[in-house]
Amino acid sequence: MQQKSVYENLFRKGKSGVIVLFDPDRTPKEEAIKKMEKLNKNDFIKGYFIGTSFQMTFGIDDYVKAIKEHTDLPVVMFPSDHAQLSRYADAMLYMSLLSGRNPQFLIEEQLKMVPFITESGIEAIATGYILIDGGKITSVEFMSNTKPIPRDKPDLVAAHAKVGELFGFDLIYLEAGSGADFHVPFEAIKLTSEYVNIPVIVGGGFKKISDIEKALENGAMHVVVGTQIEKGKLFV
Ligand code: 1GP
Repeated sequence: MQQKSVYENLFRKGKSGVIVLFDPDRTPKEEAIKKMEKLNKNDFIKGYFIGTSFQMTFGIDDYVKAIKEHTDLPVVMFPSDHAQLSRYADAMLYMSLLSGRNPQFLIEEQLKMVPFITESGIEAIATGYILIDGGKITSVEFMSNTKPIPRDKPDLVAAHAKVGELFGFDLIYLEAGSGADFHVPFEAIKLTSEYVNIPVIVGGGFKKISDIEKALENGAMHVVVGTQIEKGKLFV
């Protein structure tokens, strides 16, 4: 059985905080490295995710290597599909889009990732990915061709998360989509965190530190922040 050290240290044992999401299209590596000078010094920042719903530029290894060279924090791939993988990351989220009804993102992409995972030996963190309406159609909704769970149905969110736990997943990721108008409702975060016994992270649409803190108070292990860091409005 594979040792899951990033999972243990970042999601089970460590302190709660923020995970920075870098989208290689939207934040070129030189810009990311510059932002990391500040981010690395901030105790609230616990790690980096790298990924995007649709990558326009080809290849990701150089980007991941550059980020890795500039931090001691864990660097985790957050791939939208099997083309977006790098063996230079410390781990990867091995996600199934449980809220969707599209077999491509429930099982097919995961199947195509098997040779990469077995040959690279990368730590694959089994993640139940759950999309919740963030007030607009985000890239993840469009690209995955799935419907998000309505904002006013926290019980449905929690039930989908429970499926993930029962299937033996390591982690639940509640997602409103990058650049969402509204983040995942606190009620859904709270209910899900109480309902499952695996760590819950949340991301999409967080714009204020006070909301991030409230998400953590409601049971999220970490909040993933991309857009506001990219725009230079939070933490940089
Ligand atoms: C997207 O949850 C992340 O997968 C981050 O979203 O870009 O809205 O911060 P934002």
